[in-house]
Amino acid sequence: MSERPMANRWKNTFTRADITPEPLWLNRRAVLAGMASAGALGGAVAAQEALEPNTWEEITTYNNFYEFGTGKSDPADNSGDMITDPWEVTIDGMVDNPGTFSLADLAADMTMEERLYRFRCVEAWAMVIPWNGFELADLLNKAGIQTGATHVAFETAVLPDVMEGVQRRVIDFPYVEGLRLDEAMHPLTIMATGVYGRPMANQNGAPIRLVVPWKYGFKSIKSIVRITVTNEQPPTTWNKIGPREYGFYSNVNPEVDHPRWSQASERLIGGGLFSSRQDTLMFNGYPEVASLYDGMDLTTNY
Ligand SMILES: Nc1nc2c(c(=O)[nH]1)N[C@H]1C(S)=C(S)[C@@H](COP(=O)(O)O)O[C@H]1N2
Ligand SMILES: [Mo]
Repeated sequence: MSERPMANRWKNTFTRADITPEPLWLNRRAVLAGMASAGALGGAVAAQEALEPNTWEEITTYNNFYEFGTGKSDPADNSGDMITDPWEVTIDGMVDNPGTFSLADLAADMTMEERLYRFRCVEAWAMVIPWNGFELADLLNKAGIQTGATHVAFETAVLPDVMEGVQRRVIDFPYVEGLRLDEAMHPLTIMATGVYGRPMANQNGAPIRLVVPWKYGFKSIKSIVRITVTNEQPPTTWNKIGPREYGFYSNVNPEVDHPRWSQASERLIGGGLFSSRQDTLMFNGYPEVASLYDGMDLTTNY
């Protein structure tokens, strides 16, 4: 059974060193469903297999990437000219080993995994995406986090020649995001470089983007060129645009509505004729992160 992935219940994902093309995903799902009903791996597999991944087509044609325009099809239509290889990432701030590194060198040192994650946009649509990437914690540990650091800031490339949304200044660029250090170090937080075992499509944030599955999608910043370890809460793009609407934390929470719409339910992209609405889950279905927020009021810290 070399095709059998490791079931990893608490990560709400499968972890494996190699990659799985889309047809194998579908095949594996069928095999696992059979195994689960036969009790081979028990409930863990059954729980994971309840996550039906969206198709490559869905994942790469319905996007938010304002550098390439504000429409859902703009990123797929307009991002083709972005050159993502070679690519450099600067790691700076409160680290022992700052520098500007080629992504190829950085990634070669990391343990690549496949993570099947729910993905929830603040606009109340959702997908399930099989990312390939590595834990951000591994990268930060290699960089050497210095005492006193509390947060990590991220910045997207600004390439006006190929980013028409940057030319038109649809919002303020560079797009910036941030996490508290413990959020950044959580094993669910990954740097993704691929989807379905294929290199990340430009519209999904090639060649490297953040994925924080328990937070609204805008926290998962794309096409990253700088990672800064700091001792201050960094400014974040959507919080700057609408501080009452988009907080720093932006944890998925069915009980805290956006001022202009409910967050109690979400529309699952795809699914054929019946585009299904489903309940929003606290922390997007990742309760293992709850302890990060012990003692915090998640209504005011939205
Ligand atoms: N640089 C950058 N990162 C970004 C965005 C963006 O406009 N620019 N949009 C965010 C939003 S709102 C969402 S929902 C996700 C969408 O990721 P996807 O298109 O891969 O599904 O990317 C996030 N990361
Ligand atoms: Mo979003």
